[in-house]
Amino acid sequence: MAIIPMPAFAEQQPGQFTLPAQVVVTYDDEELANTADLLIKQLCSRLNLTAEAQPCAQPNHQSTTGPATIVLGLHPEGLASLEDLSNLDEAYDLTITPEGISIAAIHAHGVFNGVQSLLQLLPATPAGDSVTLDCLKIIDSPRFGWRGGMLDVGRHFFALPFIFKFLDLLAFYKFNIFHWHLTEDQGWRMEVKSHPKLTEMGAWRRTGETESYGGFYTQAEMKEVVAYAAERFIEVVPEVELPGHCGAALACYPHLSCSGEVAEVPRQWGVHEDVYCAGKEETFQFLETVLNETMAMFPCQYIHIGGDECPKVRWQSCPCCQKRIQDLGLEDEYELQSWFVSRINKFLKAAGKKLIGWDEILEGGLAEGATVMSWRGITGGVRAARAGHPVIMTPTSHCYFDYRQSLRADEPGAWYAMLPLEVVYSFDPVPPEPVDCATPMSHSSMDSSASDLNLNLNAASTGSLAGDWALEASHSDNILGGQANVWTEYISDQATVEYMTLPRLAAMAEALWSPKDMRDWEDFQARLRVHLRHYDAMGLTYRPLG
Ligand code: TNX
Repeated sequence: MAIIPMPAFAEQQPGQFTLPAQVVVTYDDEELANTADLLIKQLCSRLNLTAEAQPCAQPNHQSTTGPATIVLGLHPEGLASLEDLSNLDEAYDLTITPEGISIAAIHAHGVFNGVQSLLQLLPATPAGDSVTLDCLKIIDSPRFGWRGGMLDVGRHFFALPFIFKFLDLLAFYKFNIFHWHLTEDQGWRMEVKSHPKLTEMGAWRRTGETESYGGFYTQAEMKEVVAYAAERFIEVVPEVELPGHCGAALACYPHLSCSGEVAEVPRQWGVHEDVYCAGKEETFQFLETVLNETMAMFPCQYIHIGGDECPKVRWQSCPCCQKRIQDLGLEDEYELQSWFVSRINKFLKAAGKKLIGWDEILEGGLAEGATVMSWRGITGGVRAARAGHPVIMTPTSHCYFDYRQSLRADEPGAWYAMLPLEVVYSFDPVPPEPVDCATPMSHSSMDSSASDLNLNLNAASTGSLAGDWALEASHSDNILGGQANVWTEYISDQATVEYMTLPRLAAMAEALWSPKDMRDWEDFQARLRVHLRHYDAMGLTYRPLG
C-alpha cells in the first residue's frame, strides 16, 4: 500500500477488486463533478482504460450502464467512520471491496484527497490487461491544516505550464497551499494594470550588453492558476514583498526609494539596501493600489507581505523616514518597520484579508492578528505562538529545498547548505514541550555526578530549560502547519526545480499530514521506491534515492 503521506488508518482486507474494461465513476453531488472528471482523465491517460463519469442521485449508485466501479459520495450530515478525526474538512473514507471502490467524505475536499490516495494505489503505467487492487479500508485526515509549497518565481521565471505541473505535484501529495513568491529584487512577475511599468520594465533584468532575462504573468493567467489550484483544493497565497526585496519595483519607480536613485533591476542575489521609503506617503499609495489589484485576483483570505531581510541603512539617513520616526514617537528603525507592516495590516484587514509575514515582522512589535512564517529557525514561531499569533513553521533546517541534497560535487542547489531527504522526513512543525527541571528524574540508581548535574540544571533555570526552542502544549494549537520553500537563485530551469523538489516533497507531505507516531523512515523509503515510477510516468525529474 504505497501511499504517501501515510494515512491515519489503513487496513488491508480479504479479497481483491478488478477494474472492468469500462470504468464508471458516479458522484452524488455537483460539487464532486470536477474531482470525478480529474479521476477519469487519469484512468484514461495513465492506464489506457475506458472510463466515464455519471452524476447519480440514487443511493445504490446504479448507473445507466451498469454497476458503478468507483462511487464518490458526499455526506454533509457526517460519517460515522470519520467521527474521531480532526480536520474533518479534509477527511475521507476509502473502501475497496470485491464489489467496487467507494470514497466518502463530509466535504468535497475530503473526496478529492481520497481520490489522490486511490490514484497512488493504481499502477503508474498500464500493467497487463487489467488492474487488480487488494481490498482495504482507509480512514484518513491530516494532522495540520496548513501544508504549503512555495515557489520563488522572482529570481528565475517559470512559465505558466510549469506552474500547473507544480500544482499537480502539490495535489498528488495532498498539499493545500501554494505560496507564490511573485515579487523580488531580480524581477516583478505580476501584472498590475495601474502600474504597467512593473512588468514592462520590472520583469526583466539585464544579462549582457543587449540581452535581458525575465517574464511575467498576466492577470488573466494568474486567475487561471487560481482556478486550476481551486479544482485541486489548493489555495494560492500571493506574496508581494515589502518593505525590502523590492529592487525591481524601485527600478521602475525610483521615487519610492529613500534616495530616489535606483538605476536598474538588480542582477545580484542577496539583501539589497534600497528598500521602500517608509516616510513618503507615495509608498503607501503605490502599495495599496498594488495590493488592491492583488486581492482582486486572489480570493485566498491570506496575503503574504514578505517582511524579511529589510536593511535599515537607507532609513537611517533619510529625512522623510527620520521625520516619521519623530512624529510617531518611535524608538528606532525596527519600530518604523513594525509601524510600516501594521499600517499595511490595517489596510488588508479593512479589505477582509489576513496578513502573513516572514519572522522579521516580530522585530519592533508584531502587527495585530498577523500570521508568522518562521524561517530563521523556529524561535520566532515559538515567540509568536506564545503571544497568541498563528504560525507556520518553515525553518531553513528542514524546509529549504534550494539547499543541495548531498555533498556530491555535481549535486545542484545552493552551495552553502545541505538538506538531505532524511532530515526533511524528521521535520515536526510543533516544537517539543519544555522540560520541567523541577520534576525529579526517575532514575532508580542515580549516581552522584548525575544528581549533581540535575541540581545544577535546576539551579540554572526557573522551571523551563528549553526557552524559545520549546513550546508549551497550551500554545501548540497556534501552529497551523509547515511549508517547503523552493528559492530559485541557483535553480534556473524547470527540470532542476523538479529535481530539488523530488523526492523531498514526499517527505514533507508525510511530516505535515500523518500522525506523528506513524513516522517510519524505512517504510517510507519502501513506499517512495514505488513513487519513483509515478514520477517517471508523470515525466518528472527527481533525485535518485541513496
Ligand atoms: C532567505 S527565506 C530568503 C530568501 C532567499 C533564501 C535562500 C527568506 C524569507 N528570505 O530571499 O532566497 O534565504 O535560501
